[in-house]
Amino acid sequence: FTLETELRKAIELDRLELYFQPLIDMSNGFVTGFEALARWKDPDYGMISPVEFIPVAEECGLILPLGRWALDRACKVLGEWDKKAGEELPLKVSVNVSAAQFARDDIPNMVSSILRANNTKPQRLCLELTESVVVSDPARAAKVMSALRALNVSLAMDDFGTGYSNLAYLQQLPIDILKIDRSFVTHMLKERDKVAIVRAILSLASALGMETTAEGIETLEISQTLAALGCSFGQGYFYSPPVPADEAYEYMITRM
Ligand code: G
Ligand code: G
Ligand code: NA
Ligand code: MN
Repeated sequence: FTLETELRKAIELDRLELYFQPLIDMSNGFVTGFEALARWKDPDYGMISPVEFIPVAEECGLILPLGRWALDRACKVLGEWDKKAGEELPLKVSVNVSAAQFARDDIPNMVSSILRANNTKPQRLCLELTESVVVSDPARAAKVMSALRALNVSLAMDDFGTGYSNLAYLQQLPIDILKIDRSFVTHMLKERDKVAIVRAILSLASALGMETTAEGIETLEISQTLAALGCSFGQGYFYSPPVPADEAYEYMITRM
């Protein structure tokens, strides 16, 4: 048994599942979208966490088919939800893009062909990138991000504050949303330093004309504090954990 062999099989046999975690508009409490998160339920080994299999997928190249699958599946689910609702829902789906995917020069083509194949409007897709894609080659990152942005998809910087963002570059990058890493959010009311960091990120985003998503909101108090501080969107167990597409649909229709 190697994780690589089993993961290859799981992708080929379509055994991965995409879960969805709601993104909440902090100004009114409504659902504005979902982050799509891969899940692997192996018939023999049970639930395997993406924390384990995403790094393996990145090392052995499987992240490319996995990433394509996630994007395609996310678009298909959006289409299924629209059909169920009988209208085009005002929702965005956010899909994680790993550094290895971003390193491919054909990423804008890949994204646009999946959107076209699913008849998905690019305005309904957000791509979540990590700071590492900027650090390794900032000039290339700026070019690729502009090419993606030109498709009319939006871009979010994931786990913001944990990498080594070059602030001088940040203002030149076509980023729509900073996602404040949950390590600053979850316990922010117990630690002054964390509130200070969250405030600093909110004010940086505002100065750069970017929106913000706070990850890892687990309590009402924190959701209220972040709303009062002007954070645009919220995500976390307080609202909902990542859930299968059907559950996500049920959650959403009562909250928009
Ligand atoms: O869902 P969970 O919090 O367990 O996810 C753990 C990690 O796996 C997160 O960092 C998340 O971004 C990553 N992850 C989950 N699904 C995907 C995916 O489809 N693509 C990539 N690149 N990362 C993912
Ligand atoms: O790295 P990324 O931000 O993409 O990872 C998202 C991860 O965070 C997912 O694995 C998801 O299950 C997890 N997550 C989502 N909401 C919460 C939360 O409120 N608290 C904690 N501890 N983890 C969360
Ligand atoms: Na993410
Ligand atoms: Mn994150």
